[in-house]
Amino acid sequence: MFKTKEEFKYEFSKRIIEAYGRTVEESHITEKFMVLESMVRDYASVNWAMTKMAVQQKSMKQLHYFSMEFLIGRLLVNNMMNLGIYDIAKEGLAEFDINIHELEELEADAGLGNGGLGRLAACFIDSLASLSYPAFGQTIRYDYGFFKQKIEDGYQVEVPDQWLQLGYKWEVRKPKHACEIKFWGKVIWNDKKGKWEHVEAESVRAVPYDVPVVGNDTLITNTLRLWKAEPSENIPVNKDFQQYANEVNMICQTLYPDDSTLAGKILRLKQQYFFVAAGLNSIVRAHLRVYKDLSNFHEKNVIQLNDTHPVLVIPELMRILLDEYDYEWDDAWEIVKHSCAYTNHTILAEALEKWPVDMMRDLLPRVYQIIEEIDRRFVGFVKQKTDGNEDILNKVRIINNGQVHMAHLAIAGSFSVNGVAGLHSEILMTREMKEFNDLYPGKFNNKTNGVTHRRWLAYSNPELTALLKETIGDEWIKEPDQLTCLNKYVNDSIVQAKFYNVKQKRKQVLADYIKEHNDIDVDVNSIFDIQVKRLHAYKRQLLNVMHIIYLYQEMKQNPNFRIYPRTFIFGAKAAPSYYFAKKVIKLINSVADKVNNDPETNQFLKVVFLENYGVTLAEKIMPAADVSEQISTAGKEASGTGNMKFMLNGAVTLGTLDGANVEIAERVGEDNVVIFGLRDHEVEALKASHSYSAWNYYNNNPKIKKVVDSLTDGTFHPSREEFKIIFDELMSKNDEYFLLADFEAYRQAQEKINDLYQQRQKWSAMCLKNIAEAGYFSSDRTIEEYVRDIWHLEKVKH
Ligand code: 26V
Repeated sequence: MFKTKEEFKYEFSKRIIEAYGRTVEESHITEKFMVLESMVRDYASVNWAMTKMAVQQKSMKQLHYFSMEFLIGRLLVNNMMNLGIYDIAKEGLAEFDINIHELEELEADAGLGNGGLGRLAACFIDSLASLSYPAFGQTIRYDYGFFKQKIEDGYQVEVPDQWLQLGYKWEVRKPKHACEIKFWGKVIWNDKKGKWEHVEAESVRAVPYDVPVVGNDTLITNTLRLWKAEPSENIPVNKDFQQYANEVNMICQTLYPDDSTLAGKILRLKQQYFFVAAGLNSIVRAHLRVYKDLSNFHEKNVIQLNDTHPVLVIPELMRILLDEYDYEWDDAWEIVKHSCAYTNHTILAEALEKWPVDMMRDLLPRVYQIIEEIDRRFVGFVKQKTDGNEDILNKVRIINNGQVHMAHLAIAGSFSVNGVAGLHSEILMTREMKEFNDLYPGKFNNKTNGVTHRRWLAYSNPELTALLKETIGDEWIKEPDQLTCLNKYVNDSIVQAKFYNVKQKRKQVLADYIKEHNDIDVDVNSIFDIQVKRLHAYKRQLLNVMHIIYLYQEMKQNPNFRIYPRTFIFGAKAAPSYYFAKKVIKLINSVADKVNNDPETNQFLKVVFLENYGVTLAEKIMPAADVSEQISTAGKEASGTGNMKFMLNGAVTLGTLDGANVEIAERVGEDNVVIFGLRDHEVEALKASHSYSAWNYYNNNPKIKKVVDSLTDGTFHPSREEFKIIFDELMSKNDEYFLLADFEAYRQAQEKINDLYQQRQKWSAMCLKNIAEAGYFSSDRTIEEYVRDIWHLEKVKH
């Protein structure tokens, strides 16, 4: 493998000739890109093979992270940086007159996820490899990733994301590890064998595609396994092949883009079982290549269930143990219970998965039968623990009212259940899952989320990285806690000034992007106030817009009211069927049109909606933010991880005490964040007392009234109907997420930002303090906690 620029150049030109029969100069830019990508993959392959051998030879315990989503983003820069070959490649390419950044831009953004949950999985596998822990990711190889968002006339339009178009050089197809997955059919008792058999099933072939997960400055390379469904050779006899092939292709066609409704239910359940069964099959086979049986399965494997989507692991592993390896129920259950751990990512009732019994029984007859037995035994356990308390039983049953409650199954079949931030875990234990916590003391725990500081700071913000290196050295790249060394420089006016310059540079990069994509001129001396995340009512992008409308109205009405120039930037995808969320996008764009084109105010106020927010765009956005908007209704956002990415890049959080904002505020101290609004217990009390009235706020606060009225009086759209649904959410449906209750506090918090930003030194000190304390929010810390409390892994040493 190349070690020098010269060796790189030799290898690069040789490969171009071999692959395309041309010289470097003659080759097309996509050919250069693909050759570079395959060179990096092959470079990683040496470590990849060694890692597999080392893990096997030393009989090490492995983690299997099962997740329906991995929001990977691009890998080229990340992998080259982690391998320490970025500079060699960059300089080598430059000598061929190739700008490496142009090649970087050709890589598709692997968007195999919806949002926070999927990106967390991607950060976790990065940290696992970088910390040298043996780990596998298991997921689905979707033909189309999360949809691409276009904005047309202010409306969101969804376009398929054809991420595999250029070919995906990182993956390696592994047909030798393929297996068969069974759906439909029925279960019969085979008296001769003395066991249940699944007959007349429809088989689907599952083929894995492995992607190397390259760690930073380590010899460890882990594997992300993507499963693809293909027609089986055992085609059902009396089924039309065309129809069968279509059904098979559907399984991995699209990522479920909708986290607001459960449409396409059967397909979704099929997807879940498909990758769970395939993943488990490969783990079991790998285990049996080393050990004589499965009795030590849980000592050598730990399976983390990323939300309830992969929870069928529990009954499927039971099925394998019972039906294929003849274990007794109790022994099998012990193995399963000690292998599985479950992470909860939301308490929103609508998001807790339930499957109709009939559907599950038809699609997965044997698995359903096992779930019934798990439920039967669980009911016995609960009755005995609670002296037959029917209320408690009703709340915790796995099968209830014709539905299978996946979170309940997950808790019953796991040895650990965790939430993703302190407040969230607390709410799970004391409120949402209290009965379970009483039944299983010690099973619940908290693991506050984190993000990889390599991608989200070291690689995406080279200017800030350079400043940090010259100020505190580079130890923080390996040990993110070392960022606290920056505490010494928080009040150093030279470092403050340098930081300010870095921020201005990064704001310019984003400003250029905005000019190119939105044709809006934004002033880099204005405050860049950014809210980027999925669009959901509870995240309250609408509160942000309402405040913008208020500022605009106030400036129009009162020539003495002027704010420090502010650029409000949004990025958000709405689920395709989420009507309200799509209207909020339209509203943001309509407000933007109005205020950006008003010469009376537009030197003070600009609004920008960035199309197609995703991992790659986030890498441009985070470094450029002054203010990080984290304004969900308290109690609703499990953690948030965007808040951590902003913090790492020295933005000040403007937020409610929700999710991980609570811990951010604790760490930086109240002077270095701007916190506002109702607390979780206040929201709960308001709900419980049924005393909240949106109309009271509307009638008693003229500012609120004026903003709300503007939604339907033609100010932002000629049709008064356009935003009627937003008006109705607030007024007719009594403002479920308490926007009006928090409006005044938010307005004041924004005023505080307005004042603080103008005190340049003080503001820079706040930003530096945020960076200094951000090491805690590295996913390296999170992973170490999972390892210590749940996974109990050893590091791989070569
Ligand atoms: C699903 C639904 C469905 C019904 C409507 C509301 C709603 C809201 C959210 C979801 C997504 C649930 C899973 C998820 O992505 N949770 C996110 O996980 C992140 C990583 O732990 C965490 O930072 C976010 O706070 C959490 O929303």
